[in-house]
This record gives sequence, structure tokens and C-alpha cells, in this order.
Amino acid sequence: MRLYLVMGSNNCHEEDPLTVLEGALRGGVSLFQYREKGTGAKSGQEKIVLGQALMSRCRSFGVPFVVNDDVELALTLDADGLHIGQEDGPISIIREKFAEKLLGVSVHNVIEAEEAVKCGADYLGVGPMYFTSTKTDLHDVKGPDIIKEIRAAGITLPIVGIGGIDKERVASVVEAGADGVAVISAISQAPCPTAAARELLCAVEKVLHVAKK
Ligand code: TZP
Ligand code: IFP
Ligand code: MG
Repeated sequence: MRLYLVMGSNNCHEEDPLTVLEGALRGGVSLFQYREKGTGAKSGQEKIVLGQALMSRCRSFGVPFVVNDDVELALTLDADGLHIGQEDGPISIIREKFAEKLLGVSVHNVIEAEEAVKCGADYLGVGPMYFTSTKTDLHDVKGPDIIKEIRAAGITLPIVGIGGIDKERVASVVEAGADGVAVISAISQAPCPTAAARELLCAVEKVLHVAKK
């Protein structure tokens, strides 16, 4: 959960998504989510074909491949997991469909976090940590303090913070109690995704190693 890359074709402007993903994997991304959403997003067969290609890159690095929202696509691709939001249907029903797979849930407060835990989520995506223009239907920015609140409520499930995170902001998110960070633009818009991933991962590990002492 240390460095989670979330990405779809419209997040990549300069390079194609496969090149970006490959670079990011080389830089140390530990989990990948295929989030094909928004303007110009692929659908149908095209969405499947790109998903297969991205998944095979992940497999060659031993990194789990998670699908955002799309239950059918996750089953079709035989992905390693699925990430859902609060609006994607009852978590417990989806949990049953993906009994053997990784299930992540987006949460925005302690109540949603407790519900996701009760329904058997494997990890929580908490955000937005900071303002971001990457997502259009953005919730209120809560800041890293919401992670502290979720930890204070006794939730021990793996957590990643998401939303507007860059290398300068990693420490605040991990210090608040996250196991790692999830990013879109900090890697997909970087001039060098490999270097960007390396720096983000380094920032995460720096806090985790300090915390252990
Ligand atoms: N969910 C909450 S914020 C966000 C998502 C998918 C977008 C994160 O993108 P970025 O570019 O890392 O701010
Ligand atoms: N969190 C995450 C994750 N992914 C999303 N798509 C989202 C919130 C809205 F990074 F997986 F935790
Ligand atoms: Mg969703």
C-alpha cells in the first residue's frame, strides 16, 4: 500500500498510458488502479483491451492490478481487485462477488470507514486530502486529520490518502496514520514517471522508518 498509482488514458497527456505505467512500476509503484473515467475515457472493447495491456505490465512487475468501479470489467479481466466508491452499490454484495480478491473502498468520514470495515473491505482510500482538479465530482477537502480520526476510532485496516498529494505532502498524510499514498497526477503528469515514483516512495518510507524507531 506504500505507493498506489491510479490512472486512466485521459490522465496521460505526453506519453501513452502503457509507457507511463511501465516507468512508474520501474520507480517502485506497489499497487495500480485502472480508473478509466471522464472526458475521452474509453469504453466497451477498447476499455477492455487497454485494461489487459496495463494488467500484463503490472503482472510482469508482480504488482496487483485493481479496477475502479467497474465490477463487470474486473471479472472480465480477472483483475486482482476492485476499488469502489460510496455510490457503487452495497459493499457487502460486492464483497461476496469478489470473495478472493482485493476490495478497496473510498471513504470520507469515520462512519463510512466503520461501515466499509464491517462489510469486509481490504483497504480504505481516504480523501480528498488536498484540493485537486483531477477529479471533477470532488468531495470536501478534509485534510490528513480525517485519517487521524479514523485511526482514533480504532480502525487498523490499511489506509491510503488520496487527492492533491505530491512529494512535499506525503509526510503529512503518512504521519496522520496512512500506510501509503495514492496519486494520479504526481506520477502521470510528471516529466519522468520513474523519478516521480521513486521520490514519492522515498518520502513514504522516510516517515515509516522514522516512526518505527
Ligand atoms: N479520489 C479522490 S481525489 C482523486 C480521486 C480519484 C483524484 C486524485 O488525483 P491527484 O491528481 O493525485 O490529485
Ligand atoms: N481512493 C482510491 C484509492 N481510489 C479512488 N479511485 C478513490 C479514492 C476515489 F487510492 F484506491 F484508495
Ligand atoms: Mg466510484
